[in-house]
Order: sequence, then C-alpha cells, then structure tokens
Amino acid sequence: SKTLALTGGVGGAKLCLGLAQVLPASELDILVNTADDFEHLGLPIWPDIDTLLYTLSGRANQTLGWGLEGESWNCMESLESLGGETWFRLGDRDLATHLWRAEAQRQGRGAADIVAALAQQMDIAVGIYPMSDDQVRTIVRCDEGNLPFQHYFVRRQCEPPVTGFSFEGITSARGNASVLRQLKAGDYGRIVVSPSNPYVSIDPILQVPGVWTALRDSAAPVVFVSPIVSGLAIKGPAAKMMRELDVPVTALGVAEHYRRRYPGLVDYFVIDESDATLAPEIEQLGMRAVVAPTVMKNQQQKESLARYCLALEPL
Ligand code: FO1
Ligand code: CA
Ligand code: CA
Repeated sequence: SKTLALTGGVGGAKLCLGLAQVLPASELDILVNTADDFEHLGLPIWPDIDTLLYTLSGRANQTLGWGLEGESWNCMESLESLGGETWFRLGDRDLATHLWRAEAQRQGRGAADIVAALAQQMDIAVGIYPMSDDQVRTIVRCDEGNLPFQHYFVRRQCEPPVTGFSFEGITSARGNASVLRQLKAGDYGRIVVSPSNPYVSIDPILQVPGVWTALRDSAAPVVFVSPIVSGLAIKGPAAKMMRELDVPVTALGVAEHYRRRYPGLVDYFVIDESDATLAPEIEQLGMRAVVAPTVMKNQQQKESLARYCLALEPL
C-alpha cells in the first residue's frame, strides 16, 4: 500500500527525500503546505512546493535552505539598480520556475495540475500535491498588527513577537481531490507528518476542511515527527513562536498542541533520543511516544528516520 506524507519547507523536505529513497515512487504521495505562497513582482511564489521539487530533484541550494544550487543573482542586481523591491530574492534560475508557473496560471491551469507538470519536467516520479487548489494565505498576528507570512518571515526576519496565526481563505478551500479520494478509499497504509513548523506548515494542511478528520479516520497509523529537539527547532522560527505563545518549547509542547487541536489524530509521536525522558508525559496524552534519532544531517540519517516511521504498525 501507499504512504502519504505531509510537509512544509526545509525540515519536512529532508524526511520526504528519505521516504523517496526507501519507497518505490508509485508508493509515495506528498501533501504540501501552500499557505506560505504569495504573489511577488507579479509572479506566483510557492516556497514549500519549490523546496520539495528542488530537494527531490537533487538541486536544492543547501547553503541558503531555499532556491536552487549554483544560483546567480543578475536579475536581482539589475532590479535593485532600478529601485525595485529586492527584499525577497529570486535567483536567475529560480525565476524560470516562477515565470513558467505564471504562464501556466494565465492558461487557466490549477495548482495541482501545475505542480504535477513541474514535477514531471524535473523527473520526479513521487506524487506531489498542493494541499488545495484554492488560495489560502497565512497571516501572522503580531503585537504591531497582522503581517502576511513572507513579510513576517523574510522582510521582518521573524522579529515581531507573534500572538497567533490565521489562514485566510481556509474555510472555503477544498482539499486536494486525489489525496482525499485515496484517503477515503483506504489506499494509504502509512501516514507520516514531517517535522515541519506546527503553526505555519502543518496546521494549514490539517485545517483544510475534511483533511484532518480523513487522516484520523484512516486505518493507517498516523506518525508525527517532532520538530523540536532538546528544546530547539532544527531550522526556522518554531521555537521562537512557541516561546512567544507561552507554549513549553519541548516535544511535549508540540504533542499537546496537536492533541488539543486534532483530538484522536496522532497515533505515534516520534521524539529524538535526547528527549527520551519526555516519553511518559507524551503517552499520557493518549498517543504512543517513540524514540529515534531524528536529526537529519546526512542522507543516511534521512533514510533511517524514514524507515523508522514506516516500520510503525497500525494500532
Ligand atoms: N527566504 C529568505 O529568507 N529570503 C529570501 O530572499 C527568500 C527567497 C525565496 C525565493 C523563492 C522561494 O521559493 C523561497 C524563498 N525563500 C526565501 C524561502 C521561503 O520563503 C521560506 O523559507 C519559507 O516560506 C518558509 O518555509
Ligand atoms: Ca514554509
Ligand atoms: Ca486513526
């Protein structure tokens, strides 16, 4: 049977790469956050989709953590000399993706269709699905007011303290039809939620109407991997957000967040070996706490975490 993975950006893409290495391509589908997407310089920018496409095609820029390797910035330099907006940097090669996508949108193609075409052009055979074809946009609530996600994340470098999040458009968004159909048909034997940011990567996917309940009602074990290890986020602002929201910055804090918002969803919660002492409290939330090396620095660590998640049996 097939595996379904949920992911946001960098951290999640690493586990997805591990899953893609250990599973036949026809047995892996990936449902991706699109609430970080925005329009910039008139172009549709889809960061988490592109991070996954570039990672799975072996061309991700390891240094930056986004965009393509071997990138040049001629267009941004010229734009700067024209006095254009350059706070969000689009590399020369990366620009081709956004230009191609803008043209596809003008032809009336939907997100799922566009992602499938991009994946095919990049020789990626696993199924990559945007969480919805409808527009959903993360708004970060801060003391100083609401900020669109990329303005908070890139322009303001995650500096303003956050008080919450909302996902504009989510109540009327329709989940990806193919993934929802396969979930209901029982096609997925494993469901893995990667260690992406709970608030801005995983929550938007789960809150698309019908998604988290379909995951919960599936017979497949639902395996979450903690993005917090030893009180730190491996990458990105998750730990900072938790601190500002007065949530304990631990794997337990993440597990409590998921239990409160999505009762009955989590079967297994994978925590790092360094957090093993949290296991009993996590189990008191009504989920199985399992301990594994979750830090993915090299290819072998990505594959072994993937294998570990896939080996957990239905409860
Ligand atoms: N992140 C940055 O921190 N600075 C950038 O200039 C930037 C440009 C960029 C361009 C294309 C793209 O797909 C992603 C880009 N990102 C950039 C990353 C991105 O917006 C964030 O990492 C995610 O949205 C959060 O996961
Ligand atoms: Ca993201
Ligand atoms: Ca279940």
